[in-house]
Amino acid sequence: MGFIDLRSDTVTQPTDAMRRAMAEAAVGDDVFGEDPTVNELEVLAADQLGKEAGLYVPSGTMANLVAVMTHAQKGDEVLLESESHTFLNEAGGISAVAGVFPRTIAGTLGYIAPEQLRTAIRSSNVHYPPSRLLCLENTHNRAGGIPFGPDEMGAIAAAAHELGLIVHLDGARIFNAAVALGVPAKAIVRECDSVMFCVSKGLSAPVGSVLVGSRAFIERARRFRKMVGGGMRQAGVIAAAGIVALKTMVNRLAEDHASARRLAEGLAAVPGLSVDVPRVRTNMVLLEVGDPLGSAAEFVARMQREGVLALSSGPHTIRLVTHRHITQDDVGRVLEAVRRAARQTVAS
Ligand code: TLP
Repeated sequence: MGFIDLRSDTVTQPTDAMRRAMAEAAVGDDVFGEDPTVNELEVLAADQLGKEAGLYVPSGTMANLVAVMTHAQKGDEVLLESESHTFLNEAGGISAVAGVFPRTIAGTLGYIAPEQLRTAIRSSNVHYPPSRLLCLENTHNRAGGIPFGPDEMGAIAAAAHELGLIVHLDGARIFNAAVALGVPAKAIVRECDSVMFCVSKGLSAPVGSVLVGSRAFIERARRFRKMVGGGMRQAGVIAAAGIVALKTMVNRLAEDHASARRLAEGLAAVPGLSVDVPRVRTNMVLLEVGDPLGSAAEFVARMQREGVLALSSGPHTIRLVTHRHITQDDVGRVLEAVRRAARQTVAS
């Protein structure tokens, strides 16, 4: 039997409907704006998020980079949560490529309170870089997939706007937030000037993210996408799966959230491990490994020997992500495998 793969929801394979749509997709040269399937995905994405226009890009990383390049100029200050994916996990692209100055604010479970932003922002002064942009993340990955609702998002975005900042949202998993909170994604992102989300994660499409915002923003972003090599020509072949993802795969995310909760409850009962169960709101579980069980990396290796793949996300923290290929039976198997791994560690 193969591994049960909880490393990420990015491992989800395209559905049969996606593969059919990809095979039959009408395509054209998207750099000329002539790929009807890409155009359809961009319109659909913009509509679902309540924005004027969309831009299909190869990855979430590129979507965030293009957003920063479009909103900010070299030397501008960009504010980010200190555990955000853009700050930690995108190869420093916003500095190396966009040339902006990142400034981090440590949020609470990934949320920057409006007051923190007001305190962090500096006056206009020749000594300081001009503060231009606030990047938010929802769901917040390193906080464990925490979703933020319309009120929280509205409050921080309003504070940012009052301070003269533009607001970009890394909404890689915004539909997980929407499903978990039972509100339309467009209500959550209403106050954001731009948003990116990934069709390649829990929504199961093989490739791609969509950046959405005003028509003028997307027109300018199109040039930056070209600059960083993201003009993909007949990309309708892959965008077709994104359309199926948006039309048919959003509500299913609730199953991943239920599996994550079950997993969390089971893992919390394993001696030596702990999980903050109420914090498990979407498809991620952060498992804390107590000292007697060694480091997270060591325990990940033990889990792998028992047939379960996961990633360590800190010295004592393991991240488990549920997705479409994790069945109810798999949750039970993971719990048994982790119990075995824990028992063997204690015995050795
Ligand atoms: N995240 C991946 C890894 O890079 C850690 C994952 O498995 O979670 N924003 C957020 C919040 C993300 O979680 C990710 C991917 C991205 C952006 C980047 O998306 P891609 O991988 O398409 O560049």
